[in-house]
Amino acid sequence: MTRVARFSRFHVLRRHFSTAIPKTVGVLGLPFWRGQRKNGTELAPEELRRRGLLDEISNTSEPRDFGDVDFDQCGETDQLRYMAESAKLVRRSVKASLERCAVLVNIGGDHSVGMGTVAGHADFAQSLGKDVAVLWVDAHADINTPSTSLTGSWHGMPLSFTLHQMTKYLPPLKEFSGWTPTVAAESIAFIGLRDLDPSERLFLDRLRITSFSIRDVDSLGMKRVAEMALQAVNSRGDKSLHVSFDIDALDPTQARSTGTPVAGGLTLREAAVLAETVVSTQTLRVLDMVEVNPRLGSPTDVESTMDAAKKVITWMLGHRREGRQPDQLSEEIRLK
Ligand SMILES: [Mn+2]
Repeated sequence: MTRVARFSRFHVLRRHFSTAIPKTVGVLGLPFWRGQRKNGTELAPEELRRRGLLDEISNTSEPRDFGDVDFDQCGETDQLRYMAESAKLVRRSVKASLERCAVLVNIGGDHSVGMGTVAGHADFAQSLGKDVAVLWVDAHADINTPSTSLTGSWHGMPLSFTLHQMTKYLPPLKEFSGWTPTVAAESIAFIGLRDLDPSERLFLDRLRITSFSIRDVDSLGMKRVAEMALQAVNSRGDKSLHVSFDIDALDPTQARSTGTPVAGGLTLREAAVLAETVVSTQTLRVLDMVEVNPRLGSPTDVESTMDAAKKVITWMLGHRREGRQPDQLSEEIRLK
């Protein structure tokens, strides 16, 4: 067999059985808004489905819709109890969903659901003897505690309930009894930060958390930032990767329909580079897409924000901007 023949056979195999493409992609809706004041984020899962999210996923993968988590079962109760109950519910739902797919996409919901999604992922990974590594892509650091938060909004606090090293800064809360943090500060990296409370900056520095602010993206470029972040949290590539993508990481010109937009954010193309770098590691197990709020902005804003969310999701699942040959060729092309 000649060299050329061997090469082309390998090439065909790669095209048909590329392992970079996840087989089954589960989609779990988290229609949740009580982590902040502007309701509307609870509408995002249905709105993204209505606008063809599953169809778009089917271009690269086999989508499986797991429906929505039913937050009504958390009852009409005070905010603290509601947050604790809903976080535990998300945690159980994500863990169970991971049994049924190769990659899980959680559609929020505000970012307070991140408490439960990362914890559920970590619980599942632990059953396989694996740790979780997290990329938190966001304009904000979301690491306030109920005592340091200036707004009292829970979407700014999920990481204080996620990181082991934050436990000592949390006030005792009986509602969260039995809740365990799940990720080491060494296993998380931020990308896109540009609006931090002083106490959040303090926690990031004290815990020596890897963080790439938008300033780092400007000076290093996204390709390098993405590689450095992945290297920092998962140097051997043996951890189960969780990407928690807050749509407000993107610039408001491309994603206006979100509750706390901050000017000067990531471009869609930078998000694509990040996604392509993640895909190249073949480690992605869970993706959160959060803070999309179809109640905010004009119809055009909603359209572009939804479109941006769908693009980030499909890029993370292996959609190639440079295109892809068809899986099957028609006779007249194949025989030429
Ligand atoms: Mn966030």
